[in-house]
Amino acid sequence: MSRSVALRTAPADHSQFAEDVAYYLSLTPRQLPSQYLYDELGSALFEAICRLPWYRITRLEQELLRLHASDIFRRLATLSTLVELGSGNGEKLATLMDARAAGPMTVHLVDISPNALAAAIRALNVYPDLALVAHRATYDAGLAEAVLERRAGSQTLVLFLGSNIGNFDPPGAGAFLHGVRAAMARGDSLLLGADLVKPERELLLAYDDPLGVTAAFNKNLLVRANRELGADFDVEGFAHRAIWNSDASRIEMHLVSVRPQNVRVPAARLDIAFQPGETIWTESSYKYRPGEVPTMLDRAGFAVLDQWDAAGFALTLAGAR
Ligand code: AVI
Repeated sequence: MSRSVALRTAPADHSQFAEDVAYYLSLTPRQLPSQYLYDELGSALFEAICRLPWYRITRLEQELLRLHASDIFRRLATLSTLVELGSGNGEKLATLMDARAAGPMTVHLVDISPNALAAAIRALNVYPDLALVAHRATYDAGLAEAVLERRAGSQTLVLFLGSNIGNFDPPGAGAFLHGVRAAMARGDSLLLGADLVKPERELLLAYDDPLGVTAAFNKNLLVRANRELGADFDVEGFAHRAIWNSDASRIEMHLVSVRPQNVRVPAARLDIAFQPGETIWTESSYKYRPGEVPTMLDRAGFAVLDQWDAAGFALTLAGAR
């Protein structure tokens, strides 16, 4: 089945990447923002990660969505608009849609990856009563565009799933949730998926899998910098490392220089001498205790309506106060 889908798209911005690389690679410890993991290859590698037996976030969340989708729709009887921030391939939305009574609904898909948006549109095209709007945009820009199109009296559900919240540090997560709340109207709701603290061995296997897919996902950041910024990273000169930082309650991904080496990044005007063992910190994935999620939501102006958790993952439905 094919139909028209409204597409709102922002142009790719290499100069922002160059600016961020110049800033973050000069920090101590050196860093690269995790948002740049998701170019075309990075998004495909992330999809592969979601299918690994050791990375259970996606499957646990799908199961919770399948089990509780009808409870969610029962609570939101006048729902007319859905906005998914970071929609990925649309699988999660499709699981929700399967439990919905038929009727017109507008679905806004927000993702930075054009391939992810295309996959989500394919997954949702089978529901003829949905009006699809795809926003190739960051979370905040996409949400701002989506709410501009809301009709008076309509009720909106914002989805922020997959534990994407865990990729913000705690102040960043708080600021992000405040921003989401500010864009919503009273009576709108948020469905938040968050990964929970679990045994260290399990967490490390999820972020340093025996097939090396997560290592490839991490190292692809260097491949991207070489392609887009003219950098000369020797990809084999860096090793993937995942660490559980229990004090901060987060998994950290790093790229560790395996030898002394110099790297030039012309577009960012950088010439870096790496010592052996020196790392580039590329991602944090915060893990929560179940009670921390309602506290975080409450501070951002939401009232928790329900929470479901299973085997180390929590899905929380909250209303805008
Ligand atoms: C997208 N995000 C929630 C994933 C996570 O678990 O932090 C990204 C990821 N990084 C390594 N594996 C998966």
